[in-house]
Amino acid sequence: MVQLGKRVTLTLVVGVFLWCLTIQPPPCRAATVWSDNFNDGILDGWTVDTGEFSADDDTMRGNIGMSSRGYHSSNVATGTWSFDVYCGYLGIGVQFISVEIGGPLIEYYSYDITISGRMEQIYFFRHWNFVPTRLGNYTPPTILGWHHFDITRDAVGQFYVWINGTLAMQFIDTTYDSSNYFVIQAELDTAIDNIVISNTIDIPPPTTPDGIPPGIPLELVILPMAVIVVAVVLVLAVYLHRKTGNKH
Ligand SMILES: [Ca+2]
Ligand SMILES: [Ca+2]
Repeated sequence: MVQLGKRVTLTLVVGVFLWCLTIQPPPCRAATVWSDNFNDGILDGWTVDTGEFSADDDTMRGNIGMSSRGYHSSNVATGTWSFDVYCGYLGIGVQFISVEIGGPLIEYYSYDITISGRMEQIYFFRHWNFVPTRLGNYTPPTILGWHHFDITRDAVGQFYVWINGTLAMQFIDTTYDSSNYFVIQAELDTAIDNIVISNTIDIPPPTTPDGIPPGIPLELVILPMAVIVVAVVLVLAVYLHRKTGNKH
């Protein structure tokens, strides 16, 4: 009985340990792939194919009265994208995952954050061959001015978008699993700054009140618990059976 008890206890401990491993991935360190704060006043690393940008004020700013497009090579499709955006009346689009660049000022194959003072909204679009699909939107208390964005996306396509520290959007999309460019489409009086892009999830996903991160399948929680309960009941049953047996 003692041997059996030890064996069952060991099995339970190993089982619970493995279960914890499956639901709690080890914390990831920030692994920055590229970043730009424009504090050198030069747009090195950027290609501008339409309009004009300036970095004179240590941001990347659309500085003429027309639409401008600039892009930077970026191969991150899962990880963390952080940046500050200055939104004027007409707005700015940030295609932070872009597989292919189409003609000037056309959103092609990309995930895109568009923020517009005129629309008073922040939109998350998936563009597919000129067709935009809105995956999320958010109305901030104030639209004009600077906003801080943190976007995470994991290997199963789960997006979380924090805007000024508030979780503003969350959804899963798996259309694109690779990226080639980070693209800015800016109107007059818009800017971007403090871009930091890493290939790790640097912001923990939100948790529900009972501490279980959303997105974990229920069976991952319920099944192991059921196994543990059944095992404990079995151990008790064997123990009680032996105890009762010994009395006869
Ligand atoms: Ca620079
Ligand atoms: Ca700056």
